[in-house]
Amino acid sequence: MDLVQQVLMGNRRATARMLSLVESNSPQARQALAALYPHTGRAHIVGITGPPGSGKSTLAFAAAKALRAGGQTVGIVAVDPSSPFSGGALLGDRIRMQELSRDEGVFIRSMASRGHYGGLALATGDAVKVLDASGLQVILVETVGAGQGEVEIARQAHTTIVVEAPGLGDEIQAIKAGLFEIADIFVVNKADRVGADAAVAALKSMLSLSDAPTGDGWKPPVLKTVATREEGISALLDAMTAHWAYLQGSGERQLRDRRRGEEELRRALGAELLQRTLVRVDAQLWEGLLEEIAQRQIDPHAAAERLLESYPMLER
Ligand SMILES: Nc1nc2c(ncn2[C@@H]2O[C@H](COP(=O)(O)OP(=O)(O)OP(=O)(O)O)[C@@H](O)[C@H]2O)c(=O)[nH]1
Ligand SMILES: [Mg+2]
Repeated sequence: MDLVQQVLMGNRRATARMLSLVESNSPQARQALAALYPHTGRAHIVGITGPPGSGKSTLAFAAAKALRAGGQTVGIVAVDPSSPFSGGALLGDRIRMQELSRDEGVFIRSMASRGHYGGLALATGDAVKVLDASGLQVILVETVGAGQGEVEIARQAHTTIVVEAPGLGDEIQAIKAGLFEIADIFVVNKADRVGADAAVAALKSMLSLSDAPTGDGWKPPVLKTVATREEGISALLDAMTAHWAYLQGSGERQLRDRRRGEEELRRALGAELLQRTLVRVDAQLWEGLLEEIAQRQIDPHAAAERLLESYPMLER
């Protein structure tokens, strides 16, 4: 049985190998992704984003555990080198992670945040497709809600959870980072800390000031959790389920799938064009342009146009 078939059967070892293959972006990887793609589109993709240290990983653990208790299979993709799924995990988180990763119904994958062909969002999207095709029902994607890249990833999700913690003035950060617009559910985590109710009130008043961010009838709830004590998790799961049902019932799901498809096509196109240009460009022409840019004789946009004029129709 080939690797694609094994992944479609939900074989964990094959899924891990497929994820590594897909990250290589080799021609075999492309073929495998093409074969898996018709089997995607079933999983509920949930983005968990928010400032560093707000408790995203701990919340993802607790949510995954509760989803498992409800009989669902879960994939977790963590996009951040400092995540507990990779490098700087605290002992508590590492123990929770090991407990989860022993569970046959949970698949965990951490991704470096740098060095991906076509950028982080494209690589994360491909990893999610593999987990989706392997039959996992809910896929949690954790990103630090700091940069545009991370917001792009959160936009790929069906449901985006924006996590905040009291006392860090996250509300303003969230707005600045564009998280406010993409949030389907707000979570004030670390509700055992002082200031949680104030953070909830601040978010609610901002929501009431703004027209519903999604403008489509779904009003993002503002929930309180204590992820380390797994408190407030069942309300979070209820909100995730309600939003998923809302997306199906309102037709919003099709719109979002289409929007995601377009964004992925644009990213894949950009990456492919860049790749084809770079393998064809004459090294001397390239170096010459870099020099002119450094000497402020040409700006990068004009340089790009001149490059493309030198290679009409970048056919294979
Ligand atoms: N008091 C309290 N601490 C919490 C809670 N949730 C998480 N923490 C702690 O906060 C710290 C950061 O938690 P993480 O889950 O790693 O936060 P994160 O948002 O994933 O962090 P990055 O991935 O580095 O951005 C850890 O020490 C957790 O144990 C909570 O509800 N209350
Ligand atoms: Mg984390």
